[in-house]
Amino acid sequence: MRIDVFTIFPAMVDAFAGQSLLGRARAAGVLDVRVHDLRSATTDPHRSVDDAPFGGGAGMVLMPGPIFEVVDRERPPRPLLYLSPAGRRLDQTLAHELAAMGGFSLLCGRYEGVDERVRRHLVDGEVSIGDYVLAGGEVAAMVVLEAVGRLVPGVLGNEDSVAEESFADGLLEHPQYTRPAEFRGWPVPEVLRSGDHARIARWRRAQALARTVRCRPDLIEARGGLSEDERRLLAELDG
Ligand code: JF5
Repeated sequence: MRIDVFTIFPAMVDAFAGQSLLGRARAAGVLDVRVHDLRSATTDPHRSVDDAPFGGGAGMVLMPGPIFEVVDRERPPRPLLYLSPAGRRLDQTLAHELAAMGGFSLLCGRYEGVDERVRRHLVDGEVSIGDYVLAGGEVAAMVVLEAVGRLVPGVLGNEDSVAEESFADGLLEHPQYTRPAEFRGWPVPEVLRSGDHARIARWRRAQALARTVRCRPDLIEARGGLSEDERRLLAELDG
């Protein structure tokens, strides 16, 4: 899978993509992340990418020229997605949709954003990582890279963990424990050491449900409430 990123801070994104899970996937040839410097298509001595807004006001706007030039030159995979609070909110469904594509590209804005002609005539869509304002799209692009990258087959090296994870069925994760079996007087739940895999699976499901009901009732609502089986499972926990 190929993901191209356009930014005025290529070193930031490139360093991130070279570390940890993404770095290993990249080295293994599973993920082809290409980072492009928006300044690479500038021609003036100052390598300018921004200018003052027509109509006045604070801040600077990324000029269309350098962005169109570098995108035309690199012919990146489409869709080309602009990171902005106006975009479709990133969630696990969108992450899966993007992971199922052969590739896509990300455009990072800075300052007051990009010239509107970039949005209207160059990008294919917009993605938001949440309702807050960042100083630039780079951190948002890194969030997309990580959320999507880990779903690409061969990246995690453990395909079970993607299939197993709670968000796959709209629930939060069940609690996890590792050694020691008792830490500062706090024991690991007995069921997890029982070796009874059916009982462990039921306990985990019940814990995930209870945690989601308590912390994220909106997620329960979104999956259409609790089934009769799920109500019974939760009742067992209380009893
Ligand atoms: C950006 C101009 C874009 O702030 C964001 C953002 C918030 N949620 N998702 C993305 O993007 C960065 C900064 C300045 C345009």
